[in-house]
Formats: sequence, structure tokens, C-alpha cells
Amino acid sequence: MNTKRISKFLSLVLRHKPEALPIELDKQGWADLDEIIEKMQRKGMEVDESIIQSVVANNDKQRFRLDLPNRRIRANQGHSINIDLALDPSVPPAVLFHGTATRFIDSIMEKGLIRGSRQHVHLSLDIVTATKVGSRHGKPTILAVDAQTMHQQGYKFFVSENGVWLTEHVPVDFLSRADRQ
Ligand code: HQG
Repeated sequence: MNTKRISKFLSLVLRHKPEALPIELDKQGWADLDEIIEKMQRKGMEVDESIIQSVVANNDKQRFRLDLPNRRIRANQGHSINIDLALDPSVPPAVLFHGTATRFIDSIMEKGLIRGSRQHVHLSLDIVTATKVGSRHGKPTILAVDAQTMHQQGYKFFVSENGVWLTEHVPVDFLSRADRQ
């Protein structure tokens, strides 16, 4: 089983569908490492601890966190299931970016950025990353988020362990098109 498939399966189980294994996640989204390995093996997947370690270490977006002293693993962000990452609010940079597809713009300019099935709206530090995120959905376009004003007005921001900025909702007032004058 190649590492990409293992990573995709871990994303599925740790972010969206633990019942696919099945495995229990705790309130902060942690799964027991030995149990997840054993159950993946039982499904015929060729994994062991060192393979999981290398998948986590080499993952392009650092999607997972392995806590070896406590023998547990979780996804750093991107959940659709209801878990509490227990992140402390952080002061965001003045501007953050959101990459989306052009076909979503009308709706976004009406409702703001909504989290949809995920637990948060995901924001990027730079336009290059945001463009990659947007390209997953179609022709990419970039929105700038006035994070500084939002923060001053009491909106909470969180940064996941892999550097993705998270917030609950971005109202239209704080959005502008970053790729247009
Ligand atoms: C859009 C990936 C219509 C939103 C990435 C996005 C990220 C609206 C889509 C992470 C809307 C949701 C998350 C509105 C937002 N009307 N559409 N009012 N508000 N949208 O995949 O941000 O590879 O749930 O713009 O790198 O694309 O999975 O969110 O296009 O970090 O690790 O609704 O997923 O990481 O799509 O991506 P998603 P996202 P991973």
C-alpha cells in the first residue's frame, strides 16, 4: 500500500469517518495508535509503526500529529466530525487569504465564507497556498480577509499545528478580491 493511500485513509478516518475502521476518537480527535495500526492491518493494509511514522513525517501538508509518548495520533485540521482541537485563540496576521473557485464567488459575496461541512473556514497565510486550495474546486480565485479588523472586533482565530488559520465565519464586510483591482 503506497504512502498516499495510507495518508488518504488516515484523513478519512481521523477527520470524517472513524466508523470506516471503526475506531473511537476522543473529544480532541485523538485515536489510539496501536489500535489504529492493528485495525488497518486486519483490513489487509500493510502498515506498521515505522510506516505510519514516515507517512506523518513526510506528509506534504503535515496533516497529522503523532504523539508517541501517549501512543496516539490525530489530524491537525480539516475535520467534519464534531471534535474540539482545543487550540487557544491566536492573533492573526493583518491579512489572510482564502482560495476558492470562481463559481462560488456570488454565493460567498452574499453569505460570507461559511464552514460548510467542516468545523472551520480555512485560511492561508499566502496567495500561493490559497491558489492551490482554490484549484481543488475549479478555476481558482483569491479572497483577502481583513483579519486584523475581525480580530479587533472580537472574532476568534486559531492556527492549527500545520499552520492553517481557522475561524468560524467570515462575513462579507471583511472580504475583498485579492486578484482584482
Ligand atoms: C466554499 C484542504 C459557496 C469555499 C485545503 C470552498 C484546506 C462557499 C468550499 C482544507 C461559501 C469548501 C479546506 C459560500 C465558502 N458559498 N461556497 N458562502 N463559503 N465556500 O474543501 O477551504 O488537502 O471544505 O470557498 O488545503 O477548500 O484536505 O474547504 O471552496 O486547508 O488537507 O466552499 O482542505 O486540505 O471546500 O479547504 P472545503 P477549503 P487537505
